[in-house]
Amino acid sequence: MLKLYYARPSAYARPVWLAILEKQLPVELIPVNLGGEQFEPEFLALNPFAHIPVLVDGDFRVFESRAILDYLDAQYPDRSLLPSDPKTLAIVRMVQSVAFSELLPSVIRLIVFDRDNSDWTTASQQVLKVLTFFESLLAEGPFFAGEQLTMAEIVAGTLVPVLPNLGISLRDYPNLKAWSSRLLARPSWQAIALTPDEWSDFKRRIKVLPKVWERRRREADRSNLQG
Ligand SMILES: N[C@@H](CCC(=O)N[C@@H](CS)C(=O)NCC(=O)O)C(=O)O
Repeated sequence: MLKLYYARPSAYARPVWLAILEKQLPVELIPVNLGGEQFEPEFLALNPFAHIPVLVDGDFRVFESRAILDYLDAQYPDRSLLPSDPKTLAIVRMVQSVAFSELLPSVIRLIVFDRDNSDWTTASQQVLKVLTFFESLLAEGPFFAGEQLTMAEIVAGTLVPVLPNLGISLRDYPNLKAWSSRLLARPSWQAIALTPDEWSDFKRRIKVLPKVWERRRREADRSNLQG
């Protein structure tokens, strides 16, 4: 059985978790407490960079969410999450990259900064730029690849639906709003939904945890140099 080392709110682990659910693969979910468990020797043996998600499939171990997603679809091709048509595949990959590289950093800033901070405003402008682009791509069908749910939904679909909770309405993006509702109605999206308590705990922890992780890494580097 697959083993997924993850944390329920993790922006990188959630797409992997969703892909496993959408593909209906049996999985053992192993929570990692990002308060420090990722620096324990047992976890560093799985991922020396101390990040979740990590997937273990028998004697094969893979980390880095994009690599895991590609492995899952290639190894378990039923209910494929990648289209075969080259142009549609390019669109899916483009949405995946825009979601991770352009949208995710701004979503984090919307959480970390208060609304009256100019960094919040800058982040919200970047988010709107991404939403405008996604809206145009959804003009042709229910999903980014037309009729097929793909990695585009798996990645963008973990971020766009949380925006209304962060003060960014989807009102002016009707295709995206309908797409988001369609995804949230699926059993897999419902299975990964955070409770209101988990969501507020996440918003609180994301403001402090990256600083703690940075400090732990600096300490580890220093002791490696000395040792
Ligand atoms: N590039 C990695 C990033 C993974 C990542 O940053 N995961 C975060 C959780 S969302 C983590 O494990 N942070 C713990 C740490 O950095 O110590 C991926 O795509 O899997």
